Amino acid sequence: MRIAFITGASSGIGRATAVALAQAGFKLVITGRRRERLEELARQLAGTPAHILTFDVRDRAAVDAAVASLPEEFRAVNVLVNNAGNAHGLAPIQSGDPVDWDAMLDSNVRGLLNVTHAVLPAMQAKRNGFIVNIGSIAGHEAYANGNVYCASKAAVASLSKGMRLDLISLGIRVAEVNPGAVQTEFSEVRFKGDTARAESVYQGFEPLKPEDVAEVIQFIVTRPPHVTISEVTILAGAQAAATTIIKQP
Ligand code: NDP
Ligand code: 8X3
Repeated sequence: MRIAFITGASSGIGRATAVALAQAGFKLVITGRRRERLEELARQLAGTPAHILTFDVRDRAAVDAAVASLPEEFRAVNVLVNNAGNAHGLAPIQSGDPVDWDAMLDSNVRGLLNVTHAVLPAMQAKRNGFIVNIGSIAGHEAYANGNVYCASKAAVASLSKGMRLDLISLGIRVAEVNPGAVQTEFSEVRFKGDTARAESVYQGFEPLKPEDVAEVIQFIVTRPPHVTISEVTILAGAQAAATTIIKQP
């Protein structure tokens, strides 16, 4: 069985991706900080071999130790889905909180690099690997008050291109998947637990479901070796750009 290593599998897009890749016949390494969520997911995936790792992607030593602890049967990772990340706050740059900026850059950019660095040796040994980086429409267009979050996802876009160039000689393909508005815990985290404000983001239109994105990721990583899907943007049907969403009252 091929092995998929998914960061941020405790919620949203990462969780749905774990389910979709289990359905596609992968063994899974499911990771996040909330162990109980991952244990619940592993129970739901009964029949699919799944190994849980808990770490904060921002902590390089913890990432390295977790990957080094993988049992032999989960080591030879074929597919890495760099999904863990979030927005923290939505404020003009002149009143933004540097603590939020650090959280976004550390998880969305440095975290992605930490995990890639730890997992790549096993993928190199195997060849024919696939890395899927979860970017965002926000990485391709800045929107008001999105400043640092948008910049963190622009970094993911640039890194995905660079990784694709560097890793092709090792037989590793790289895809960047850029969702638009997906209803997950994303806005709850962005608005620091303000559930009403988070829910208002998705009112008046039908947002994407995590499963819509997971289905695309499943398609990408099951293409034969002569096919690389390099970049995909997935918007909600009522969405034309990051903040251009036609809402019904
Ligand atoms: P969720 O908040 O539902 O899920 C985020 C996941 O990332 C959780 O499993 C969380 O796990 C994990 N995570 C966050 N920070 C860390 C960290 N420091 N260390 C380890 N794990 C972490 O949001 P989404 O599913 O929406 O987000 C997934 C990705 O999709 C993110 O990169 C996000 O930027 C991107 N995205 C989301 C969009 C949306 O509209 N929802 C649109 C475009 C892109 P835990 O808390 O257990 O650690
Ligand atoms: C999440 C989508 O447009 O809210 O990346 O930034 S957006």
